Amino acid sequence: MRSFWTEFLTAAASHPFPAIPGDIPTPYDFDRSEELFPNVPAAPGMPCAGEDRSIYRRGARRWRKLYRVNGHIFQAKRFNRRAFCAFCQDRIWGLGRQGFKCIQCKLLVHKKCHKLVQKPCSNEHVDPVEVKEDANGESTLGRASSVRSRAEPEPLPETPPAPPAPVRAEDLEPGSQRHYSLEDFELIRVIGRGSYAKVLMVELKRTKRVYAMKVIKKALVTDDEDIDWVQTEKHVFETASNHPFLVGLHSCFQTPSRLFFVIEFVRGGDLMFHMQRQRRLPEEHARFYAAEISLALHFLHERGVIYRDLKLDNVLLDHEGHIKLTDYGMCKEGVRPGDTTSTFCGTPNYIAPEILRGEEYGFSVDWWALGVLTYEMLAGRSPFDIAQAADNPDQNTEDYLFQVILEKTIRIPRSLSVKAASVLKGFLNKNPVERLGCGEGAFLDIVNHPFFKSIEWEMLEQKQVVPPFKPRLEGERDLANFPPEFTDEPVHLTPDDDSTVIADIDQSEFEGFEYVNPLLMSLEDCV
Ligand code: ISQ
Repeated sequence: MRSFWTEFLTAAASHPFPAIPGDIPTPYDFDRSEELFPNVPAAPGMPCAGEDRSIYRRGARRWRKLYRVNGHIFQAKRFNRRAFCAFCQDRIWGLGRQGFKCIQCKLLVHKKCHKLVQKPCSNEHVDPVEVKEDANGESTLGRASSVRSRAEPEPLPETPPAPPAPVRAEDLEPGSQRHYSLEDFELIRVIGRGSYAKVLMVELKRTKRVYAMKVIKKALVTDDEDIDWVQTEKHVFETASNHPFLVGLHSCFQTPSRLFFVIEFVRGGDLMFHMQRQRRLPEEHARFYAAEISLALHFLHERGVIYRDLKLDNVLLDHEGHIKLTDYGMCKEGVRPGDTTSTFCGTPNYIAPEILRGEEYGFSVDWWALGVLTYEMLAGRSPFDIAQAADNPDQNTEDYLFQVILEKTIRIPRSLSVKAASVLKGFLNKNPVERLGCGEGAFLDIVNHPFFKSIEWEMLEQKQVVPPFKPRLEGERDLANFPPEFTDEPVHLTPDDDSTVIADIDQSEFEGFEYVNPLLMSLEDCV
């Protein structure tokens, strides 16, 4: 029987990648000052003089769409309770984001009525909100609002429904669907933290197995778009649990104040951690990681998922040194070939030009981000680092970064091979139509690119290729590959005794969050 890869590579032979003319440099802009920082660090892992570490580990963001009518700036919202349209006076009800709310004067209207609102905004802001007109005469917020900033919560009913009582694994009949609760786990250490979530290393008491646990405060996700984000993360986790280069989900459960994702624990730390210690990677190493990441992205794309948050922090290394992508909160699901979307989101340094231009986009944005990440691995710096930016406040802004991404010719360090320069140039093409991985040949063009010539794709996907670097680990629970800024943090979760915070949470939004991965459950039964 011919395997997927035999089919794939046979097809590839009839679709050759345009050859690079030998080792002759392509007419491309080479960077002559390729040093990362002016000095070398005092010791491995120490910052260089002038190195501003605050630029690292920036979180991903999703900017919101705003619609401007008569001075109002409307945002789509989900209304759970007694909300009435200021235009037609009817109740705003139904599923999803049924209505719009003006972020300035708080006026509520149906979506269908928002363009008809005659009454001007009573509270038009003195601070101009940066709004771009879109093709429909509606407006799209550029970058003015903060990430997932939430509007005020709607008034609550007197007694919010309590979340379903958690069932302890031991209390159930063998073979029945068991849900987990916080008591089933021992919290060991903090291993990561983002603006929305904290990640802990935990032990499932019954089996003594170690997992990562992502903890999200419900109070931070009561806004409609955030709830979509949590649901997307859960769906993508379910898809991802079958791929060697994507972290899988063990289970989900909740308490009145928090949501918990129990995730497979990946011990080798992330690529950001390793890059901060290694400056830049040998081409062979970068090729291996870029190839495994390509397979993970391709797997998601084939299942209609745009990942949208590829960055060094989201690439974990397992104990052998294979990669695993994590964090699916920015994913877009349900995308068929040729489909596009338009949400302005991502982590600033990795956002593709088509997103910045406000264009509709598809899977192309992930191949752009892979270009940025591969550049970072090979060059030890971002392609958009601006020399002297730290000294010039005007050049230290997100707007300036976006301008650079859109306009600046990317300079490739002279030390890189012609093939490496070519693959970077391919992924970092500002035109998504011409970008590597996005043309007629799609993923095949990546597989056949000369930079990846030595990659045995079929073997790679089966984890049969020995990784170039094995993370140093002394035991299953060694946390030496996680930043001390996290692991030194106290691990406890504040108890759910602040009833005012909990009373403000609409628990019905989180109904059905509980989940147990059937595959992992049956494995546990074998313990
Ligand atoms: C799994 N293992 C280690 C670290 C992690 C960080 C985030 C999500 C999952 C993880």
